[in-house]
Amino acid sequence: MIYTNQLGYLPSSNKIAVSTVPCNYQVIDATTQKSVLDGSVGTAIEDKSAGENVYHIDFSNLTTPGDYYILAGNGGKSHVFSIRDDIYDKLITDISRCLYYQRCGCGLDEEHAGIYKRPVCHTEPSIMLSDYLSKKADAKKYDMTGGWHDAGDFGRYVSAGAVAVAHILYAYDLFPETLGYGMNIPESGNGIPDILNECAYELKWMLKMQAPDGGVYHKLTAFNHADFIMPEQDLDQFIIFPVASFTTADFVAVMALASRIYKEFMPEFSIDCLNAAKRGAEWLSNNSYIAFKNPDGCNTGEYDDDDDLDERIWAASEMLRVDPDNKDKYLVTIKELLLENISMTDFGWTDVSGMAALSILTDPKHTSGIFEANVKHTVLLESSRLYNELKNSGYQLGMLPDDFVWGSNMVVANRAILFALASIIADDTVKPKYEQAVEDHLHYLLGRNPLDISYITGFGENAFRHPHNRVTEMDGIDAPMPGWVSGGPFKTPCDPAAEAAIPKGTAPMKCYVDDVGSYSTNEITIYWNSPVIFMLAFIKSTHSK
Ligand code: G3I
Ligand code: 9MR
Ligand code: ZN
Repeated sequence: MIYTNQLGYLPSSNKIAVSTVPCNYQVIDATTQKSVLDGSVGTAIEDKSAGENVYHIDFSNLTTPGDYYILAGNGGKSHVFSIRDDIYDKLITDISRCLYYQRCGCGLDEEHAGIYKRPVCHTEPSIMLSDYLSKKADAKKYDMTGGWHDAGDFGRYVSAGAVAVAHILYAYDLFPETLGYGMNIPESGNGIPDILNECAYELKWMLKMQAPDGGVYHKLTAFNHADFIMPEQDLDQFIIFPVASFTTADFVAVMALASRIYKEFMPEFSIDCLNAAKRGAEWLSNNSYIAFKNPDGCNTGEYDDDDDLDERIWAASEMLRVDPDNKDKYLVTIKELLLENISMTDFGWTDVSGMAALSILTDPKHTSGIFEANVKHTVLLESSRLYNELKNSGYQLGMLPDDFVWGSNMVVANRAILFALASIIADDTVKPKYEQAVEDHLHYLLGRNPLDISYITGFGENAFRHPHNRVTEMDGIDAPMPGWVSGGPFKTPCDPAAEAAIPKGTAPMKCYVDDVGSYSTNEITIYWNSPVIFMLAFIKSTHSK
């Protein structure tokens, strides 16, 4: 078998395909059927996560735009892929548009959603968990409409939303020139980049999730996941779950970030975000760790967290940049938290401390002063450790077998964000290798993997087709909308569909099934799409230099 990025490569990119057997190969022009390059594979490389040896085919010298496939001496063939300058343009637009398709509390009209149009959903008011549990007859009702459905379910979770929006706003902060594409959404043409319009839809809902005392409610879901129905058919009571400290810190961080990104485009909204962030920051100063656990019998997403230290350092790092009056307070928080056991290198909902590092290390004003060097050291050390893993791996990922958790494709994308950050802060001599590492992670997601699958719907000849997603399953349309990123392989899958399909002892990178029932390997979420937007923005910006 020969695996490539099934979508394709930029002309100036390095191009490496992976073969499972040693062989000679030819790169064939798919239009003329003529060989344009030939050679033989390199030496065997073990891949621990895939549990196999593989061989690299390096065809980087091929830079002529076109459609190609690779033919091995033993008859094996890759999928057809392209080499083109605009190869990732539709991809980033469609990945972004999937967020629009998640909008809750508004109908999706034909003009913008095309065949994926659907009526308005979840418009009824919500009630507090305590009132729900006590079955209070005249429970107070709250308008909590809006935001994006989290995933294949209809829940809306503040931490998950904060992380998704943050990936995108950081991309905008660093590479704005790459994110100006039109998304054909209702706000298109209002003078604001569409990707910011889309994120504002989620942020406006998040503002509703702040309690009067400044703390932030953890989530807004039904008590149990709905059956597989369309969102407009779901009439369950939505419930406001209690405040948690880590959720509040995520909220503070993303609102502070939003206040600076939206200043130019939506000045009043920017002030709302800043005020909400300040109220949340005040609440954080007055409250220590508050956990979140699902009440008995509730099965919607838990997003629990044993500590709130990484969230607090993210919040302090962002507040530092927008609230100069309290600068000293935030610096003390950062100083204290840097002494704790915090990674400073992860970008997912469980560990957001990499966002703090990103904020600190890309702050043009260097507001964090003496702490910058410390954070830079940590980021470069971890990047170098993971880069060594990449170099010693067949599929060229900075991943270890244990990294194949639920949503491993997010880990893949978040490692790419770390490499992107490393390339930004590293010396010129090491920049190129980290830039390359970001692309390697994209190639994996788009098909250069041992399952020969593109984990992004609609992109690549063998893209996955059966996401665990109520809308794509129930909308009566055969193919899912393009641009969804699958959760991906999970070394200990824990849903009935995956347990039935994946034999025990399967290598971590192969523990995946393209089955709508497999929520632990094949769901979609807003925060699995968002880091890929960051990756693509970064790749586009490095190639336009
Ligand atoms: O925290 C432990 C860590 O200490 C340990 O090293 C690691 C090893 O496996 O496991 C860690 O916990 C995992 C946790 O995610 C954090 O990565 C759990 O095993 C794993 O079950 C858990 O999966 C989460 C899943 O919900 C179940 O709670 C996913 O990350 C999370 O993305 C997913 O989120 C769901 C929402 O609940 C509902 N909406 C859909 C969404 C996507 O599937
Ligand atoms: O659809 C739900 C998905 O979004 C969650 O990630 C997953 C784990 O919490 O749960 C899914 O819902 C299932 C529920 O937990 C148990 N009954 C079957 C539901 C749909 O397969
Ligand atoms: Zn809805």
